[in-house]
Amino acid sequence: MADTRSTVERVEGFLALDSRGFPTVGALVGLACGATGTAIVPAGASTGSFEAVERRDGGPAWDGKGVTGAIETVNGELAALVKGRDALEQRAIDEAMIVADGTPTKARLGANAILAVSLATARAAAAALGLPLYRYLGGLGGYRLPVPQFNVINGGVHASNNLDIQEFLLIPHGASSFGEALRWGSEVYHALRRSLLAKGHSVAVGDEGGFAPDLASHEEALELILGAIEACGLSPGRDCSLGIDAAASELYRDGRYVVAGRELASNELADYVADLVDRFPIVSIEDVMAEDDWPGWVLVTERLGDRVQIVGDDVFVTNPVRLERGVVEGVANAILVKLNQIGTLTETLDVVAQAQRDGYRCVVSHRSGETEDTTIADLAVAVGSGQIKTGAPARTERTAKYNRLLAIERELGSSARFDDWVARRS
Ligand code: 2PG
Ligand code: MG
Repeated sequence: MADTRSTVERVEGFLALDSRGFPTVGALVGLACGATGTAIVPAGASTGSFEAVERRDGGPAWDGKGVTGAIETVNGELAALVKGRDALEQRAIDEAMIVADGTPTKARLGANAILAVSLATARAAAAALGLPLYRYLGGLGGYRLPVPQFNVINGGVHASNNLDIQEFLLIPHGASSFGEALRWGSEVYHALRRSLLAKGHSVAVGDEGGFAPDLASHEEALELILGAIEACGLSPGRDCSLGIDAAASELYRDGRYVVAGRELASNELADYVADLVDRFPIVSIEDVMAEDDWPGWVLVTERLGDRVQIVGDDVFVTNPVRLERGVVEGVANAILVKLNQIGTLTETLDVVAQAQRDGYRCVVSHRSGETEDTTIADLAVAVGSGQIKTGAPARTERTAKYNRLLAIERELGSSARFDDWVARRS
């Protein structure tokens, strides 16, 4: 008789609130053996136009952001599709959902509905096998803890302050373990808070838990973080470096970038960023050009690609076709990996494999609207991305991921690895 232990018997959608207080889609998948898995999908604010489509109800309820339709799809069409299948056949399940949707962007069923089922299936399968998710997904290859990118100052559409650059990132790459990197992150975060207070700035936080003060310039933000690193007795450039996510698609108007009160052409924006890279220990720059400004991307990659990590987020949207174009044209040298930009687990794993084959680094990432779901922590370890970006070392929807990584590091014990990707660059 066939082993039916991992056969899917239950698929249930549910509503949960994300960290911004908007509804989002969760799913529970239950197997014949009694194992269950749940997952809750996140939501972006600075979303790329080429992302898989998140289905929302519109209308007056929930400010138009209701997910009743998406949840009905989980309970109806997707449940009918997935029930009776073997949860260990993740690829076949994801493929069936993609085919059933029938659109290139998962617009019909909704990427939020599909991803919730995809991730809950993987969690149920892992539970059935008695394996932690990172081990189920990564096998023996899942032992590398990622260097975090802590978003310690928020701007752009993630905050109501005057900073155009969306994220100012603290990257504690010189730590000897994830645990130490997290401690440094926390210490610098609190030193930064003290320094903001001392200078009379607001210490209110933005969507990702970083501080969101009004500052005189982007340079001031970088200087404040540098000062905080030094105040902790850490060495900028060796222990901790800086990164930015400009989220430049949000700054793009009629072919020009509105930055720091000026309107810049792509080459002028590249000059602006190059100047910051010259003056500060910046090792990673994300979305410094808009999602469709391919010539701008080529320009900035030629200019800075041998000096810093250049991460494509909105430009690639975790999509194999857009990444392929980037590789061919010489755009960026790293990809931000967001499950809900593409909409299934297996497609995400495939893009990571594609990037790694092409010599692009991967940064597994949260969204600005997050929940208690910690899948990305396990994913980062499973694929050995070496890097994760999941907000400030504060606010539970962010720290849930960091705490999960601490737990994985403890579980791996002496098998755990933590590499300084910045030192290994050359
Ligand atoms: C980004 C993300 C996460 P959002 O731009 O990298 O920090 O923001 O989820 O709003 O797209
Ligand atoms: Mg981004």
